Amino acid sequence: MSEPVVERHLTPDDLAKSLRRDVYDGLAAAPRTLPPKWFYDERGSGLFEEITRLEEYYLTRAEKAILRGRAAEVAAETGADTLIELGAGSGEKTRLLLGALRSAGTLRRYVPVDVSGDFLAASARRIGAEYPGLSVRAIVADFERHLDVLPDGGRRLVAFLGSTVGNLSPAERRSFYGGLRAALGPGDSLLLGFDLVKDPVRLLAAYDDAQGVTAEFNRNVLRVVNRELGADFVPEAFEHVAVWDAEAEWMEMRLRSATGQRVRIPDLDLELDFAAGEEIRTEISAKFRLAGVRAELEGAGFAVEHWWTDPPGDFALCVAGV
Ligand code: AVJ
Repeated sequence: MSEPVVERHLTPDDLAKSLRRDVYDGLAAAPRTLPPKWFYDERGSGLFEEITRLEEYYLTRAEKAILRGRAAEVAAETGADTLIELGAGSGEKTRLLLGALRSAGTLRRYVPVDVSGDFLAASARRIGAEYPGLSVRAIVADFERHLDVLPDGGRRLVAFLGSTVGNLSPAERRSFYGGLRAALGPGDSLLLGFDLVKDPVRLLAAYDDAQGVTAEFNRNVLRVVNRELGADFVPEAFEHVAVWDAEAEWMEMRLRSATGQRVRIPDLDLELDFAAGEEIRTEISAKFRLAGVRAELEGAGFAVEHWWTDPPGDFALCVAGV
């Protein structure tokens, strides 16, 4: 078996710098925010895995169900020889797509893209061992900034699954779709997974589960800031809050200071005073309608060719061509 190539466009030092900037810009400002990308250290990734198995969190199960039923169609429609997975991680979904492309006889190359190099190297090695003859090129990069580094040649299928696109603001989505379109050409396609607008009661349950796993996942970002920047957040002094914004059609997660408290972040020379009840927004998770997704993709120069939902209509996958 040939060793997978790991191509780095992001060093641990780059990541440390962008964390400092994000924390400084987000917490020194009003209203306070932290971007969701910092949830996912080892503990946070483990908590997210746990979330995906919760009864209330239907997203992952729904997306897998669609993929199980439709991966062969995705393979036939796209004729892809290269699978590029943005934010690679979900072993089972990757295998469904690789399996379908291999059965279709077109599969040659797998390109997982993620900010975490260690994680990527390990999963690239596993996939390489399972698919003899598959060329695996792992790319350590931030898909919001480095879309120009995607390898070219062949028919490429870019998979962006899990409704991760929901973490982007509308402006960030526009720039992401535009950047991706610019990186792709004729014969290439995008496979996008997105969560659909539904009864807010179900959304609130999905983002505020009975066991409190999502609450721990949310507070974990404070542990990351403590560890990486020497801060003294007391995670238990912040309450997990999930809110449905009916106008923007997105879920928000927030951390609400239970009392008045001062937090020090020595590495940023910051002292923050939180009033009782003051909140930090830690995530938006947009919920979509097909018409909106179609309009945004078309605005960027993509054409939606197919889309599917799970039987209850909770989640959708679409294939868009350029
Ligand atoms: C991985 C970004 C799709 O927004 O549903 C899970 C993260 N946040 N529970 C989502 C998450 C709260 C998840 N994404």
